Amino acid sequence: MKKILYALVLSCLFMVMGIVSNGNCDQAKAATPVQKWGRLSVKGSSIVNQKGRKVQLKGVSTHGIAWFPQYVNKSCFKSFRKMGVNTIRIAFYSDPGSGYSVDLYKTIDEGVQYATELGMYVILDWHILNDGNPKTHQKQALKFFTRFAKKYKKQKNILYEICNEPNGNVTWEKDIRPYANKVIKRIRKYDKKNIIVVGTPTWSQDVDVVAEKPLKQKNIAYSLHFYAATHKDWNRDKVKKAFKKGLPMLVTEFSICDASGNGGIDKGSAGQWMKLLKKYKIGHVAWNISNKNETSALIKASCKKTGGFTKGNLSKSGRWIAKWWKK
Ligand code: IDC
Repeated sequence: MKKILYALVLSCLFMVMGIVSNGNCDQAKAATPVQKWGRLSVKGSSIVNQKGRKVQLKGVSTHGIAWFPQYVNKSCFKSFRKMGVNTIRIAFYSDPGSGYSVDLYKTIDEGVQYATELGMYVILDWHILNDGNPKTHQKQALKFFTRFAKKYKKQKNILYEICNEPNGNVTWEKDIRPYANKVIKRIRKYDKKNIIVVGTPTWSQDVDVVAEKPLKQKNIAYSLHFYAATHKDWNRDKVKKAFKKGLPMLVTEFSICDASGNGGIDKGSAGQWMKLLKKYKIGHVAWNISNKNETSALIKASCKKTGGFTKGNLSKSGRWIAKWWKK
């Protein structure tokens, strides 16, 4: 009898302990970025959460996924989330010379799945670069966005970036606007709500030009790219002008070295950029998740891991930028 009573008391105790620890566990599990903010939208010159409050996205971009697909994994994304990152950008180069291949759609799907499981936002980046005019591969772009908008239209965590960096003999009126109108129309056929980010002239620097005559559609933001050692006051002035005109901007790519993605770090200019972005609550996404021997690579060249990163695994630029993920 005594034994039975003893067993009963013990099992009750375990039950209570189980409930308590489960409860604690749920409490300890912090909400993910997407649980906190929900679907994003554009309101005036800002990106806002589902409650209409201004938010600042903080992200990291993959390198071209044709070259560094190994970093598209959950452990990699999770380790950046731990450091304060809420957004992953998946860079898909649109030019055959830079690894364009529809076979990589699978890698994109995997990336979206990992980011989604982790409650992170994900930017699908149609990465035009050597193909400076977005019209060059417009047909392929339409196919790309048809596929992904159809597939992800119900998800809250998707952003579409329709042309990374228009450059060369390309203008807003003649090239980018007509391209954007076509691609936006196509995406909106399926996905009515998620934000679409449009590239701006001269490698996504001329936000002031776009601010004079932005697009008419809703939920559109514009790309602003900078490499702090190259793009300085003259470029920040463009941003100030555009902001005053009410242009919603998102830094879908930046680094603190020069525009080659390499060279020295300019902490002075970088600090000015980050302060400006914080003041305006403009989100930023750092280039690039790789251990390539170039300054903009966020992982140290000597680090051979592809996930589970800690601050110690970050390169010099990675460590400098990581401070801003917590601010
Ligand atoms: C660079 C990569 C580099 C790669 C090169 C080739 O850092 O390793 O060899 O592309 O395409 C951009 C582009 C981005 C560039 C980056 C640095 O969007 O693709 O990546 N950059 O040059 N715009 C300004 C700088």
